[in-house]
Amino acid sequence: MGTAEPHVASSAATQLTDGFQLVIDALKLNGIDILFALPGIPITDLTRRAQAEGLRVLSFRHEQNAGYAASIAGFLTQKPGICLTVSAPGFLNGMNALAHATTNCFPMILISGSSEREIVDLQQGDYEELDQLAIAKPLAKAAYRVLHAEDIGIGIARAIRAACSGRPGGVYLDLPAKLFAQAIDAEAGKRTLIKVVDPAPKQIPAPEAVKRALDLLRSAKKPLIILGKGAAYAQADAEIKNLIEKTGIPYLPMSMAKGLLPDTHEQCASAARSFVLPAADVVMLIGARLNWLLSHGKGKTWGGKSAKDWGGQRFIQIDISPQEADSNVRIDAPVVGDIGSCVSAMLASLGGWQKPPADWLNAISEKKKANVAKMAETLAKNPTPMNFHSALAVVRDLIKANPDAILVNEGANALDFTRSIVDMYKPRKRIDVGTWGIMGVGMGYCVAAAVVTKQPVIAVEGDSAFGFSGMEVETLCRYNLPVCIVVMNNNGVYKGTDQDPTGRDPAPTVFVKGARYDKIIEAFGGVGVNATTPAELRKAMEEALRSKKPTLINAVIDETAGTESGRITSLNPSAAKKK
Ligand code: ADP
Ligand code: TZD
Ligand code: MG
Repeated sequence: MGTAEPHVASSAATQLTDGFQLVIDALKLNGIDILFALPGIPITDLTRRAQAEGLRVLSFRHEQNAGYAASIAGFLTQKPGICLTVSAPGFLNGMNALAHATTNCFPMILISGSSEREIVDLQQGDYEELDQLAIAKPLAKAAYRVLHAEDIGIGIARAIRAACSGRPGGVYLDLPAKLFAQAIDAEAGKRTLIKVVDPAPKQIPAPEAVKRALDLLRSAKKPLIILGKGAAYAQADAEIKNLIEKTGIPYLPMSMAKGLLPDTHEQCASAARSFVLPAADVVMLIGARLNWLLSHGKGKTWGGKSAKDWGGQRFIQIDISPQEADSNVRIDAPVVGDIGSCVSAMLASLGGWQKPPADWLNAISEKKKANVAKMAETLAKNPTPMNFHSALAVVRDLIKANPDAILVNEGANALDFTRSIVDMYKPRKRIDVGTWGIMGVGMGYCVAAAVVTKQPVIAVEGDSAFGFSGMEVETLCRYNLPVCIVVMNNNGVYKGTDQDPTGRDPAPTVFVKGARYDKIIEAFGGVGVNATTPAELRKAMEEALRSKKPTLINAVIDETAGTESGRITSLNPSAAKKK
């Protein structure tokens, strides 16, 4: 227990432990070895003592970034990412990430210190007083408070189980300041700790559900599989590849499922997305929800005549949540279970499988060829100033040459162009804005990805997107992480060309023209490079990957090159009206 006194089995010399120690012991017992934290009352000593006990304590400049780091560590490892904050304001800064984890189905635990219960409940104005548990509840998958040191083991066990089991999510754990100092007998304390057995139990699908799904899939003339980030999270990579290759069915990866099979796989239909969605007759979703990112499974994207019209597809949905089916359109064959078990069960029952009809596969392959040729032409251009395409052609080559690198991506145009241009080759290598299309995940994701995967990280960031977490470049430099940030600098949100019609101020979407983001990282000893051509960008990225030094490249992009809202212009009421 880290105290100098050896344990003596006499009542006079009972060895004590305290709340701080029990939290650390409970986390360690459950294999948690990293805390994403920002210290202060009442958790400063928790961070110090955790570090002294061998946990990695990564200290951030803002809790939101620590929280995003924890959330993506959860996605990448299937272990809950732990974010540790102080009370009220620190807690609230972490809430955005907690809600993000719940929304994206990532296992994460936000642990916040809190003020004295009696004072909070009587609203007597304690230091950083806030009823944190009540605020966290609607945004978390589960939320718990521990009042007694003897209950710390249970509190942490429940938080881990809630975060990881079933559909993963964000869990809040409220630890009042007084708890940390509570002293109890060390031996008794040890007996209260729980090593969680099987935190994410397999969920085996019902055989009749598997049969129903396979019967429907077999009847299809134009089948399509959609892989979502749930499929990437599940780490059933070999089974998924097997199912896709044995059935011969074309597939579309959602953004964070890119690379689950290489994007260059002949069955990958990404380059023919707008052709396959309306044309498919049976669609099997694996760990993907029919939310806005898939136009809710209906409307013109799916061949419907109007926005709410059904396109005629029949759906199979593999998902761990029994409530997901029928959320947007009818699901003819729901398969409820974990993806590894479901896909294995399907593989076991495939029998002699007939590949999909050749006319369907040929039609897709022709669309792909035409679109890839068109894109190659655009990518080959070398305009001055550089545009998104010419810059991303460089990123595309570098990811191809370094397929183990993690690609972090946020922005609007900087996001949409990267997703469509940069191929991924391995599972869980692309991490981005996720279900909410949120800005601000960038630097937190970079820290977590570098630390938990020990691979180099390349971040493609819109200049606006970067600003949300930019101060964490100090964190990257402090821990000397192999992260290369490319800021796609087009002088603003979407474009740098807007004007204030009254002539008084800069337009709301426009930033300082010609800003030098590369200078920011130099303040902390990192490498800053200003790149105005693809050749300069390539040289700087290659050098960053070689040296493994934290690097920020200011990629100067034509300020007229972007479009309003990137690819989701249709969701923007003003842009939709203009059309
Ligand atoms: P995308 O944004 O890539 O389309 P979503 O986040 O919408 O993906 O969907 C992920 C889905 O995966 C969620 O419905 C979630 O319940 C499901 N899921 C997550 N992990 C597993 C798992 N291990 N087994 C089965 N389904 C899972
Ligand atoms: N705030 C948060 C937290 N998330 C958001 N998605 C937004 C605001 C709105 N928003 C977008 O949806 S994209 C974007 C904002 C502010 C920035 C786009 O500018 P960028 O990218 O410089 O990052 P491009 O390449 O200029 O389009
Ligand atoms: Mg921009």
